[in-house]
Amino acid sequence: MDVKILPALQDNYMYLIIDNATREAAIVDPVDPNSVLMAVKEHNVNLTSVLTTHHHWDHAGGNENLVKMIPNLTVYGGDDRIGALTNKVQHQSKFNIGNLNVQCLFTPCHTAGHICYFVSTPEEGSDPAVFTGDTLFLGGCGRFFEGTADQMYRALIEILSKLPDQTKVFCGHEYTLQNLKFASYVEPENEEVKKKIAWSESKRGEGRPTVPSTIGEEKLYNPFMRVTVPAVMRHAKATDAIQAMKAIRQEKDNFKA
Ligand code: GBP
Ligand code: ZN
Repeated sequence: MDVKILPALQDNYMYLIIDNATREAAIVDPVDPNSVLMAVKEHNVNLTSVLTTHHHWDHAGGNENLVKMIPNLTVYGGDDRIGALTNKVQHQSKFNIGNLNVQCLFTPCHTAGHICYFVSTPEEGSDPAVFTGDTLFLGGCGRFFEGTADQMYRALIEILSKLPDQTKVFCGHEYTLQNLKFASYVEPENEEVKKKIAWSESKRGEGRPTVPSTIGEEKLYNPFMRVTVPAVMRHAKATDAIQAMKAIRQEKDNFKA
């Protein structure tokens, strides 16, 4: 499997997922269809599907135009508000991109119909990947527009944290540095946060994306993946992890990076 990172708009990412064995490909959140078409030509792939993480226009807003430009696309998503939707999916829905296996993870909270897509190869050869939209960011998580702390706890701790540690994380926006500044406010002593800030500053300095990270890495520095850790609970003045999730999200909503 190959994943091509396609920057779009101000700080969004689209992802072209390629099955090397069959040259079949899928695109995640194609908000900029022209740039998708260029990448499809450049990499000489057969684009067959659209994976939509959620209905917000900066993710789903290109679907209608893309299906006009490329006929017969299958458009996956978990929300009826998604344009050009052909296949509505739910938790544990499965499908293929060529020989690649895709498993849908229902993670409502940022929006009520948010889906993350876990993609793995049939052989144990290459590491799996998860496309997390606006649920999990590098070093942070999405705002709770249509959900609760309880739901984000379920998404981050009970679902995404349980994927293999080597799973690559491809998220919907380049927010890493802002997120890590908040992380270092929550856990000033966490060396992993400091290391990832230095690394991210050098990447951004070269004009490069900070994606992907891995699930294993996120558990070391992302405060929203660490709501069960004593240092984060103490900062939040919480007695349980869901309270901590609620408290640090409220704090992040008002945090000036
Ligand atoms: C930043 O630049 O770091 N704090 C952001 C500001 C996702 S985009 C922008 C922001 O709030 N972004 C959203 C978010 O969840 N950020 C995580 C955070 O701040 O910690 N969006 O474009 C957003 O989802 C949107 C589109 C929202 C349509 C509502 C509708 Br309706
Ligand atoms: Zn969003």
